[in-house]
Amino acid sequence: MISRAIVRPPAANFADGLTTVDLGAPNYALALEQHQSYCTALEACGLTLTRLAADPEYPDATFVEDTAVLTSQCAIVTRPGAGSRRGEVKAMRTQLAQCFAVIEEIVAPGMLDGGDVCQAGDHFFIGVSRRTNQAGAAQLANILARHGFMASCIEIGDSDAMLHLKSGLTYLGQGRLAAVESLADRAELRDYDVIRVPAGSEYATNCVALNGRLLIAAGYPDFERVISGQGLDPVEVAMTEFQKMDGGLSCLSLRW
Ligand code: CIR
Repeated sequence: MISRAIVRPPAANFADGLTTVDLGAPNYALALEQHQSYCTALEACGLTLTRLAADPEYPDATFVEDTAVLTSQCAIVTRPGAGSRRGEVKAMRTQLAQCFAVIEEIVAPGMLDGGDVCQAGDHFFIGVSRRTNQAGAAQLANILARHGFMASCIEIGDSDAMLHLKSGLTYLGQGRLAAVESLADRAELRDYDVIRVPAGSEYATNCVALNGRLLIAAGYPDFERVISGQGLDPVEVAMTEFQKMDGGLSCLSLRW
């Protein structure tokens, strides 16, 4: 069971954050409303939330997932790949120290965003991307090995199509992965049942399986159709304002 999550609402300067998409500026009032609905959905899945205060010093700080990787054995504070986001980890480390007995960290020259880390049971897929370099991935793999987990890297390269590994890959539990077409046939995934995400629904790939339910972005009926029959109860969350800033469902929380 996943029982807890950390979230942080967007700050008023949320629109000053990083983005690669051309969907227009987010509406702040609507973003706050969508964030609240996201929190309500997490609570409906049985989670107790720690709500951090919005932090205008870091306009991307609502995307808390990138600042840490959480396991049953330890929390690993990351070193985010974007310079403008690196300072976000300080407050997160303080927060995590209240919840985890063991805190590890990624150090220079390593860079790693939590969005590049996809946990599939005891195995972690680590995306090597624009935000996560080989050094960061190797450090994480070593830390995970010390704590009894396995890891493998998946190169996704420097692409606007997939900011992070989890933009295109989600673990659904019981050996099942949802993957975009460009990842679905990768050798690294051969031991899993891969559910291919239909063209046009790529954004929806970033969903969150939680205690038998599945948080999915609203507005992707083709994805819902493909995923139906997997025995996961879908909970739709409107994500339009976060999508404008390159954010998906998983990045709005750290869950354990
Ligand atoms: C960024 O570019 O860092 C943010 N605007 C979006 C981060 C999304 N994070 C994630 O998918 N894990």
